[in-house]
Amino acid sequence: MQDAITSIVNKYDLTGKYLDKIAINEISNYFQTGIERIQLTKLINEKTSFFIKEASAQLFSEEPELIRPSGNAYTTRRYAACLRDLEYYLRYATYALIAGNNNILDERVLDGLKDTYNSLCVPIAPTVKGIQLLKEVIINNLQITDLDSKNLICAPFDHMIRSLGENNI
Ligand code: CYC
Repeated sequence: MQDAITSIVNKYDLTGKYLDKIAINEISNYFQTGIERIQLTKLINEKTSFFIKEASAQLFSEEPELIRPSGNAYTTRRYAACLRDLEYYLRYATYALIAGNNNILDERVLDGLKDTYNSLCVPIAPTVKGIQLLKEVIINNLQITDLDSKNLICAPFDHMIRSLGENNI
């Protein structure tokens, strides 16, 4: 797992370069947003069960076929797997928020996930919608209006949405 600093230093070390202006700016941004990222993570962590409950309720009300007998979230086992997956997305998003870097999402969540989903017929589009709802529920419930804070919270969720939403060639 990499945070903002290790990811920049690793990159520069590969070519044996000193940190230049761009690298220093990125690292400086990591420190400048530090307190904000910690506070946002704290706020999110106080209400994780609520966010999962609310996002899943909205997902199943918008896509009720998921929990009908032919749906992928039908049977309590699969329903539970779905809630658990949403928990994974939320928990890892908070790690990425603290790290100021999305690398942990690629490494521990997204790598190979699409293949797993495809082999189990877990539908990708509603999963993407679930992640999107999770993000919206957090922003709305915590009444985040400041654009910088919003961007910080959205970044890891948008990264997962983009990665899962990409078409395989
Ligand atoms: C299953 N979700 C799985 C599986 C994995 C993950 C590996 C297969 C193994 C298992 O059932 O536990 C996901 N595992 C992860 C992730 C990580 C991990 C992300 C990283 C930490 O270790 N079905 C739907 C909804 C959606 C859904 C749209 C919820 C949003 O219809 C999820 N995932 C879902 C379901 C299963 C699943 C229902 C079980 C599928 C099956 O066994 O038939």
